[in-house]
Amino acid sequence: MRFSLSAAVAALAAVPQASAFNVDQWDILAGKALVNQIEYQYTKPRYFNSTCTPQNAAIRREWGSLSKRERREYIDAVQCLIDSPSKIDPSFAPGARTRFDDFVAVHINQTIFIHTTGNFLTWHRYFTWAYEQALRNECGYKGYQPYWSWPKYADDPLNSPIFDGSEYSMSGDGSYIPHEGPTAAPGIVLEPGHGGGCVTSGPFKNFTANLGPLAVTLLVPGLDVQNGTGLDYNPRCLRRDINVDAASYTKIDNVLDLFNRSTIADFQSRLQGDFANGYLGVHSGGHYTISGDPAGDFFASPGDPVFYLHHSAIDRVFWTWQNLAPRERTFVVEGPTILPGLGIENPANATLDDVQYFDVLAEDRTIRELLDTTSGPFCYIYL
Ligand SMILES: [Cu+2]
Repeated sequence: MRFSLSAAVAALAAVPQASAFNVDQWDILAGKALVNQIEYQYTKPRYFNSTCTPQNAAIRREWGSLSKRERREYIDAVQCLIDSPSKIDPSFAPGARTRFDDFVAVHINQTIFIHTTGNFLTWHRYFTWAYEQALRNECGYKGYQPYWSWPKYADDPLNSPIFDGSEYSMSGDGSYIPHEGPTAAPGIVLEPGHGGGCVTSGPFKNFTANLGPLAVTLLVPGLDVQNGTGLDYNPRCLRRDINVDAASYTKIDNVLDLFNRSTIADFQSRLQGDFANGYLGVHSGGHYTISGDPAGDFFASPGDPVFYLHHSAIDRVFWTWQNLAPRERTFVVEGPTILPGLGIENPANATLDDVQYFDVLAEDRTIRELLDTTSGPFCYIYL
C-alpha cells in the first residue's frame, strides 16, 4: 500500500485526548513528522527485517493526555519494578537491590561513554525502550512509555500533572531546606527552588534511591558523594528541588529552535546545551527542572522515576527532528565515543556499526539498529 493522507489522518485522529489537549507548535510538527515517516517507510533502506510500520506501531503519549486510570497503571508498573529483585551481577553493582536499580547501575557505569557523544541519542532511546519493555514484560503494564512535554508546563512545573503531588502524579517537590542554587553546567548556576529535602507527596514518597550519588549538585547538609564506582549500597530518600529557572530552558521556542538544524551534530549539540555561552538546553533544562538527588546527578539521574518521562521527551524531539526530513536525518551519527574534556586525545568518532552494551537490560545493538523507531528492535511513534 502506498502512503495515503487518509491513513495518516486516521492515525492522528486515533488519539482524541492528545488533539484536545493544549496543542502546541511541537505537536503540530510531530504530526508532520508522522506523515513523513509513513511516506518514508516505502523508500527507506531495508537494513532489517521488520513488520513494523508507523500505522501499526505503538503510540507514546504525553503524560497530561493520559487518563487518571492510565497514569495509575503506569505508576503501579514502576512500583512493581521497584519491588522486583535485581538481575544484575552483584560483583558488578553490589548496591543494586531492585530491578529499577539495574537501569541506574548500567547508566552510572557507562556515563562517560554516552553523554556529549555520538551515541547519546540512540543509547538513551534504547535505554528508555528497555525500561518500557521491562514495565510491560515483567510488570504486566499494557500501555507505553509516556513523555513529559516540558513546554506545556515550563511556566509552572509544580502545578503540572507530573509534579502536582497527587496520587496520579510522579510525586511532587521535596520539603524545603534553605540552600544555594545548583551549578547545572560549567558556568551556569541556577536560582534555587523551594525544595531540597525528601519528597513527601504522591506515589513515590517512600521511594529509596540505592545507588550513587557521584556528582551531587544539590547543596544541602548531609548529602555526600559516594566514593568509588557509585554502585555500592547507599539507601536514602528521593530528594527534589523543582526549579523554574531550569524550566525556562524548556519553553516552546527552545524546542522549535532545534528542528531547523540541518545536521545531527548541530541538532544534538544545541539540544545538550551551549554552556560556554550560558545556554543550558532542553536536555539539562529538563533534568534540572527536577533537580535534587539523584535527579541532579549526571551519573545517577535515572534513579528518579521521572527520568524516563524526560528522556522519552528527548527521544520525541529526536524523532520529530529525524522525521521532518527522514531521508537526510534517519541513519546519521556524528560525534566522539567518549565525553570530551577528560584528557583523552583524539577519541574515535562514533559510527553506525558501533555496538551499544546494555548488560541485563536488553540485547546489545548497533547504532544503526537504533535510529529508526519503526525497525530494528523498535515499533513505536509519538503523538
Ligand atoms: Cu544519561
